Amino acid sequence: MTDVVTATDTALDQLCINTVRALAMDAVQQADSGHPGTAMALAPLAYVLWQRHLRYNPANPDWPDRDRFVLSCGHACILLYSVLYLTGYDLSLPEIKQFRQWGSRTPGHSEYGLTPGVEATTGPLGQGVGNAVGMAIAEALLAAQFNRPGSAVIDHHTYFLASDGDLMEGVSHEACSLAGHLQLGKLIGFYDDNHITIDGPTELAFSDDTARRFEAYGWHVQRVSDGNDLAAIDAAIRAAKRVTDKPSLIIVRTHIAFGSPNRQDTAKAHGEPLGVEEVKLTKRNLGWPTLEPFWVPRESLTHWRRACERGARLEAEWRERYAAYRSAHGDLATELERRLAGRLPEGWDAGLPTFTPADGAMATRAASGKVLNAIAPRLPELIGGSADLTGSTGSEVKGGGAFAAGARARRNFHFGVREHAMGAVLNGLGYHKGFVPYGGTFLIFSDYMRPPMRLAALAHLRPIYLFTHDSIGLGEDGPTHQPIEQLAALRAIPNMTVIRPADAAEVTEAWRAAVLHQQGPVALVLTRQKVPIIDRTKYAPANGLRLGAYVLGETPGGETPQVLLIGTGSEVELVLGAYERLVALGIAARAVSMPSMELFAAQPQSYRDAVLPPGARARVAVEAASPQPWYRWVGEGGVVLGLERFGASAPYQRIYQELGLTVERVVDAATALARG
Ligand SMILES: Cc1ncc(C[n+]2csc(CCOP(=O)(O)OP(=O)(O)O)c2C)c(N)n1
Repeated sequence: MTDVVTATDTALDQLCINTVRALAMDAVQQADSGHPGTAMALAPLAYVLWQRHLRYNPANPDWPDRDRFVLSCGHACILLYSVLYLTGYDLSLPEIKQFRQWGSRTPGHSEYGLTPGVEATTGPLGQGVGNAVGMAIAEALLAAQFNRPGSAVIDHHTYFLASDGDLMEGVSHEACSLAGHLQLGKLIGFYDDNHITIDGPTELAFSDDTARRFEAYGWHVQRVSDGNDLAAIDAAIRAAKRVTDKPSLIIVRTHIAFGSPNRQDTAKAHGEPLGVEEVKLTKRNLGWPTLEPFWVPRESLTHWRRACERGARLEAEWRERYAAYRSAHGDLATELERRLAGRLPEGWDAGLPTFTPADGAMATRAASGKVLNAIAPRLPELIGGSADLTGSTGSEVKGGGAFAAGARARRNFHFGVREHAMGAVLNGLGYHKGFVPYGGTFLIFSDYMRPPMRLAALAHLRPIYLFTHDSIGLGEDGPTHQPIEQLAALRAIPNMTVIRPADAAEVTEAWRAAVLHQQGPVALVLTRQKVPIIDRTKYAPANGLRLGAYVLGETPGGETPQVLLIGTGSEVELVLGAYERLVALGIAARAVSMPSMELFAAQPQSYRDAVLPPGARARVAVEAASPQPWYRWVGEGGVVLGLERFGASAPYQRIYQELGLTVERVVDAATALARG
């Protein structure tokens, strides 16, 4: 670890820094809510970074080769908003005054897609660190795929800023361990070491030696002992950039609410306004020329806004290099532009396999592996891996190689046993652009990555999750591994699409739907056990999946159904078994496959009524999971055959028997309903 030298700075520097502090105090005061102290402490760091190091163009926040900056401690977002306004992004002073108000672009925690220049949705602590690791991976992989000797068109750094809370949260431990292992040399993190959290001093709960911890992960670590020392911060960033074979952490000792006579270094500065009087005292103490709220000195704004000219120049230089690249490597450039724009290539789905009963019973996870490998050659942006369950989840692109420290242009990721980081890294790949990322684990462990999944949904990212071993059907591993409530929990996330295909043919359609789905995450929920491939000469084709639910087996004479049988995944086999028996008994049954409630709910009422006629109130739903989400579809008069207990360790056929998920029970429930 190296210590860095200190030096003095100019009055203009101080004015610019205090502008951020004043805006932070005023915006939080005006909103009467928010976090002023952290922004005040970090203003010098932000100033050095955004004035001297970060490569960005406020006029074009999407310039592909810009450096990325992630404020992992999203509660301090007034820092980011102030800097975005001051440097000249399309974010005005009136919008700063609207901090935390309805409809504003300055919400209480930074949200991707809402505020220009915000690279990630952050607030749940630790996530941003994981996102930054994902972005650094994205940069390294894209660079390896697209740069050519003398033409480094992808060549940028990823910075993150983390608080004590960020570094306490497990996800940052996982992600930083992975980043060290992968030697992500262009990842530079700052740790805001201010010794304060909400409850009080960090020593209440935190005595890690963070420097040594990161060194043990394989990071390059530096300390800046004074967060107001611009030269020291500057020198540390320079040193970090020179280290290209390790990620860097710069630990900066700061003082929360710096300059506030009564709040500095106290937990009270964390999550509430300083108070009108204290704001005045602080402004005086900082030598601020006026007490007028939201006053921005002209010299300060002018100086900050030099970022526009600098950014335009940086982007222009890059565009010049890019033009040369384009003329030398036209096809590559076209492909890079396609990837960054998120456009699918022509014919990406040409190789999608079809399956028939002649292929034999097949676990849907196995079918998924085949489909993935059929798509992969035509869809190079499809990259991913698993949390140490590559074979079990069928998540490997065969022959794609493993992304590693010395091997970047590869397609498979070994996230290690780090589901939480995997989720956050997939989001980072999504934020960066250029990829359709996917990640696999057992459905039960979706619980370990729920926070980043929720953020993917909120930020409209589009990772694909491969969740296998999706029910008691996994058998002998027993109740610790058998999901019960996970399907309901996933379906409860707004903007999450859950697809649980019934057989291999539906798996093909599920993948098609997942790749086409642009505006949110998709969870493919897959069996461990074999399931029969449905005879589509007898039953409806699997492309009904795109509508979420479809009539698989119609009533024999096409009459209005006396009873509707609805199932997903492996339980469609039970539905079809019962359907055939009921029809033989002369009961007009209809069998419906409902692989995705969300896709179905998005269809027009007319289609939904055609599949589930409002008059057909005798309905039986079957799914080996918590019944909760089904009541919407079966209504008051319906029956759900689900599970409201944990599973058991045994061969799966026995568990299905014991827990009452059998054709007989479906038939019994249906006949009881049909006979009123
Ligand atoms: C996962 C998660 N847990 C809890 C919170 C609530 N929270 C917001 S900030 C914070 C801790 C504040 O301490 P620190 O991270 O050091 O931030 P600072 O006080 O320096 O701003 C907590 C617990 C959160 N945002 N995310």
